[in-house]
Amino acid sequence: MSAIEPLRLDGVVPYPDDVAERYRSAGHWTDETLADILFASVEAGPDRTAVIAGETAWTYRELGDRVLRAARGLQNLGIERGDRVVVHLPNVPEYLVVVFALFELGALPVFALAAHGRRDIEHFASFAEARLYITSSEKSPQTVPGLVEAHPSLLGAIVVSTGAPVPELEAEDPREHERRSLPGDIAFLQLSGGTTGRPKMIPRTHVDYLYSVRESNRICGVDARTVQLVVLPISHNFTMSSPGVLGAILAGGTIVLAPHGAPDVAFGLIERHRVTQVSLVPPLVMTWLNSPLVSAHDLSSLETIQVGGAKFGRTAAARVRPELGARLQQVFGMAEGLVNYTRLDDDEETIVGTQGRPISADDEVRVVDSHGRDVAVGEPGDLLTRGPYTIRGYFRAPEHNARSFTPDGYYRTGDIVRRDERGYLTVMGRSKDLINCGGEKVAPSEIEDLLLGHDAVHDVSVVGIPDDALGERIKAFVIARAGSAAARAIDLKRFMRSRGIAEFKVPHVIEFVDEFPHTAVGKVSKRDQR
Ligand code: OOB
Repeated sequence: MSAIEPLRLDGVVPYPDDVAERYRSAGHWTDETLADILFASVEAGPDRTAVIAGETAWTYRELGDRVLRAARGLQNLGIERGDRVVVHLPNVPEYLVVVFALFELGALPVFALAAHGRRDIEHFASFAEARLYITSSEKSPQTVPGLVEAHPSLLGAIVVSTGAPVPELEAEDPREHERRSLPGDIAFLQLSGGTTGRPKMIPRTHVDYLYSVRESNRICGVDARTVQLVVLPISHNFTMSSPGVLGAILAGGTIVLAPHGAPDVAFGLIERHRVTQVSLVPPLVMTWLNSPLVSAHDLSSLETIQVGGAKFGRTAAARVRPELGARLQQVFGMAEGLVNYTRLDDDEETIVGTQGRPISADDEVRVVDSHGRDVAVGEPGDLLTRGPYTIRGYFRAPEHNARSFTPDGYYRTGDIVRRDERGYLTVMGRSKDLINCGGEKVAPSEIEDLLLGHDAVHDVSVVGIPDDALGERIKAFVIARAGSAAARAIDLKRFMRSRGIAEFKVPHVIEFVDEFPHTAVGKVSKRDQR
């Protein structure tokens, strides 16, 4: 192994030296890279199945070989340590090949989501000064023409057609395994949830990410027996690391890739591959819960359904175990770092009523008022956090960082939460989504949760809309439940009043719609609804 210097990348805010030393000596940050965890699993169980997609199934040995050949291929193209590569792939096994090959080279994937379009890709390429763009044959007609010409940093574009050979990734002469990244290096650029404007880039190191994955596996009980179904976009932070595909690979488990999470596809895969674990966003769980296909499939292998990405209210949460037969685990996380889980052995009230508690005892959490003062236990406030896997700044964004981080390094999450005496968090909403109705602050989640208890409601999303007199009025978008008797707006209002909701929280407008606008990962986009 040749001695190499730590990667230097301008525009990254490092952890302070003393803090980094603390995380290392606590054993949180170890001496491994993300590439190492794959090769450790190849060694531990070469013949175990690593990934299944359609009729394709690769063992760990096969995945490892492909990664080494791809690393060599990418190197032949001129990709070097520290180079940024925009990875824009759907849920296909080649995604794993590309990403681990880049980790191996010490090059940095920029994790675009499959739903991103040409404009987003242009932005990622120019902002990160990317050297390469890798996409699928479905996306390439829209994104590739003219891209390389328009972005001089790009050496080229690679198009992956699933199942077909990709010459650029299949060098015949994989070199000896030579470590090209250091554990403390930035491993990739993840994208922020991006509720406002363009997504920011989130630089995560091998050590901090690996710490969160290792601990997530422990908390979520992921091991070599785990069969994980991936239906959310694979490159999203939830799917990657909570515990996600990296958790499965670290444990030597099996990943089953699905193109999306619709019940007609997902339920069949669960039955066929005896899937034990799946991660969903709330709109998708509602589709599963209300699907007539639930009784047509054997879902009995499913042990844990993780739900996260947006608030999952108590009413829907309480239906998961009785109706889908698996335990629920709530996951409240963010690509910037902090992840909270309900624990597998928590009591029912905690599992349905909270969004869990942080991974680590070294996650520092503050809940503060508008003056930055800590609020009392149980009171709502703004969530601030710092810790062993939470970034200290976005990539190349000094002005934004000055707003999004406190001078002592806490990340301002933008979430309003309540924390109980045990440290469990209940999310009230995004601070921007709170509705200010003539001075009364209304949390959309409370109204949504109540309306989900009505038989005729499949899903609901509540937003504030501008109002001359009140500042904001409350509007509820409702998707009616298929097969149930139609409800009218007046029925829903009566229902809410019968449940004793404060009069000022009854929505002024209720609109029935067929579907909600979604973000790239499948969360309801309230911005678009407003
Ligand atoms: C996950 O990551 P991002 O970066 O796409 O979005 C983070 C934001 C959080 O700040 C919060 O506003 C919201 O999404 N959120 C939740 C939530 N989980 C995320 N809000 C309420 N309840 C939840 N359970 O979405 C993400 C990253 C890792 C694991 C899980 C989700």
